[in-house]
This record gives sequence, structure tokens and C-alpha cells, in this order.
Amino acid sequence: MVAPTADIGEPTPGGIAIQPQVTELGREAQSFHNNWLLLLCAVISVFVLVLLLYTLFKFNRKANPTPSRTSHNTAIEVIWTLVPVLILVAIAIPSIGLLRKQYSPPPADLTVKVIGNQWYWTYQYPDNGGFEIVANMLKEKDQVKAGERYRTDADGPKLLAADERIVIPAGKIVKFIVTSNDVIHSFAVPAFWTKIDANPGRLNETWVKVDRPGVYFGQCSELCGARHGFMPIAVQVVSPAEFAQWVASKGGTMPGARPAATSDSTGASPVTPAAIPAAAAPQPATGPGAAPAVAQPAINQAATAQN
Ligand SMILES: [Cu+2]
Repeated sequence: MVAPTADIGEPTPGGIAIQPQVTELGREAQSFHNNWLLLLCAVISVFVLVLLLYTLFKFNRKANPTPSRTSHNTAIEVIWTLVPVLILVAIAIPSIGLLRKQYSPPPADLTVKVIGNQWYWTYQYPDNGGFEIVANMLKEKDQVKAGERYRTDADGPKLLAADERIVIPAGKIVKFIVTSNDVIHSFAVPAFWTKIDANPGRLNETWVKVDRPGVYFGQCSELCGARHGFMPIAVQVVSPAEFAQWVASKGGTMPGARPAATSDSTGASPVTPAAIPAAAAPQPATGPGAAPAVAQPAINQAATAQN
């Protein structure tokens, strides 16, 4: 398991800016935000402030006792109509280009199906034999019973570390098909510039191409009930060779490879059929003290009523 890098792929204490982006699209969007939108906002705000101050001092009752009776000025009316139109066009052109890139994905090298559940995520790898992993938030040391797995710094920050990570290969186009088993969740990883709703009965699609290997954290971003804040997303980006090893360790196969060629000596578990019912909680323990089950029907009901 790779330990996360501080300040990349996770929030920083006191941070106010967008997280460092590790996808090309994310970098483009970040630069659009920082170097264009923020600049425009700042210029407009300063201009309005200056205009306001000028008016306050120049045209108050003391400085200007007899006000002008002017009601029309064609030149200025044309200007205050045209300038906002031009500002909107200057925002729309790069913005629409960016949207088009986000929503017209190149052909995928790998597809991962992401399923939101109250309150954990399941991930399926249909290109790799269809195995499924179940990811629950890791609890803190003082929250677990003796012998159970708890979070360490190698897993990630508090409330963001998960017992299973989505593993994807670096430099490859990865398509995420996103849906839900119960209520609306949202699959979001800030460092990828990715956020998409997980709607029951519908498939949404998003894609990433991450060049930098590492660990990146996200969270469910749609209020989905009592434990909404406790269903983090952890993505580990590895080299293609390491990805193939990981797939084999989960009992999956690489597309095009013969099944026998991918089974290695790490004690591969049998392929998990992608048919774990929604209420069935996490997969069997994979290490000493895996995370306990989270799904509790009573809480489910309470949370649904609360929504
Ligand atoms: Cu959720």
C-alpha cells in the first residue's frame, strides 16, 4: 500500500485554493479559474467599488447641491449593455470548450463501475473479470474493538482513508460508470477535477487520465443520509505493471491475457461475482481485523426519513 503525499490528493489544513490538479483537464480548469475567472471577478469588483466611492464623494448633497436632470445618454447606455455581453462571451468560450472536453471522453483503456451505497462504495472492474471490491471508511484506533483494523497515516487522513482503494493505472484513460444502490450519492475526487452524481437506476459517466502515481482522496458529495460524511473515496494510481499485479491479487484477469497467465503466487482469491446485495456489507476480511459492517437497517430508515 502506497502512503499518500502530504498536500497532494488531500485537503491541507487552512487551505483555501483548489487542490493541486493531477489530470490535464483539471490543470486546464484550474488555470481557467485562477487566471481568468478570478481575474475578471477582481477587476469587476474593483471597478464597481471605485465607481461607488467616486459617486459617494463627488455627488453627495454637500459637494453637488443642484443635481443634474440628465435622463438619457446613448453612448453610455450602449457601453453598459455591450461590456457585460463581451464579459459573458469571454467566459463562455473557454468554459464551453472545457465542458466539451469533460463530456466527450476519448476511448477508455479501463472501465470501473462505481456504486454508491448507504454508506460505503463498491467498485467493479468489468474489463478484468468483473471482480468487485467494497470500500468502507477506516475508523480511528480508539473506535475499533481489539484486533480490528484501524486507520494509520499510511492509509490516509482521518475520515478520508478507506479499507479498500480504487486502483487505476497511470497514464491510461479510465472511464468511471457511476450509479447507486439506494439514494443519490456523488462520486468526487477533487485532485482529478471529478464530481458526478450517483443516481439509483441511472448510469453516469466520467473519465480521468492521471499521469502521476500516488494516492488521491475524495468524498461522497451529495447529502445521502446519516453517515454521508463517512464514505470516503481513495484512489491509488500505479504503474500498469503494478495494476496487473493488483488485479491478479483480487482474482481478476487482464483483458486479452489468458486466465492462467495472470494468476500469481500472492494467493489470489476467487473471482467475486458482482452480485453482492445492497444490504450485505463489506467483503470478507482481507487482513488482520478488517473494518466491521456499517450497514444497519435501523439507521438506514432513520436517515431516509431525515432526508
Ligand atoms: Cu453518499
